[in-house]
Amino acid sequence: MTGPISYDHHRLVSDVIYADTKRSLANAEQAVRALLDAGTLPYILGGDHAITMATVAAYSEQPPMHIVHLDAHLDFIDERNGVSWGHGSPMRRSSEMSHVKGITTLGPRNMAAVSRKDWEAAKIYGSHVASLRTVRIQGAEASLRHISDGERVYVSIDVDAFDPPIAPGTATISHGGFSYYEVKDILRVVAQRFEVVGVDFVEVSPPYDPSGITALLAARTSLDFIGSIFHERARRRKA
Ligand SMILES: [Mn+2]
Repeated sequence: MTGPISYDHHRLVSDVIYADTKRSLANAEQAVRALLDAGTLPYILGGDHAITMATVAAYSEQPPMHIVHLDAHLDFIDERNGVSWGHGSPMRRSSEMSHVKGITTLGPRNMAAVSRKDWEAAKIYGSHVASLRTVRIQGAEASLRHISDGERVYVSIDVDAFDPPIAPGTATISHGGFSYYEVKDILRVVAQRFEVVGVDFVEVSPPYDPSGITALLAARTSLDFIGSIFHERARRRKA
């Protein structure tokens, strides 16, 4: 195990082990390693955002990559109550991995939820952070201009990046989020310009949303994105 989570286990299991977060994360890491060994494009449906520190760790034997992270929050918490593997920490843990070249977080807002310490740590690390307002003003293209064409990119999408009226089924609501088309445009630019090497879509919690529109949005966005990724791959092969 090369990621931040180590746990002794002797068999390949990809299940979530109820009440054992560390073993669940170790299993997720192992499952993604198996997907990478098989030459597939891992598209991971969460789960809370803690899973990202495990799925990103699974790329440690691969060439370096960037992370493009869509979220209402920075997710750069070092530890809370002694827990360093919670769903507020995936980008902090990822920033500590040598195969992660950089992190771009798009969509944070209502920054009262972010402690100064975490904000400063993200800045010291060199995270590229564009608030929702900034992304909305400058557009998708400009928000990703700092990453070179053709770079390997892992995309982590927290459903709370979206506006709560269209994505109420999540635990950490933050008003004034992205619309469906704003995220679609960002992901289209990502697919056009970069080599997408993995994706996770996390924090969808159906019990909070009896209408089911949150899960439907996640499914729609994922199908659009997968379509864009493979469309662009085919276009590049022909070029
Ligand atoms: Mn998150």
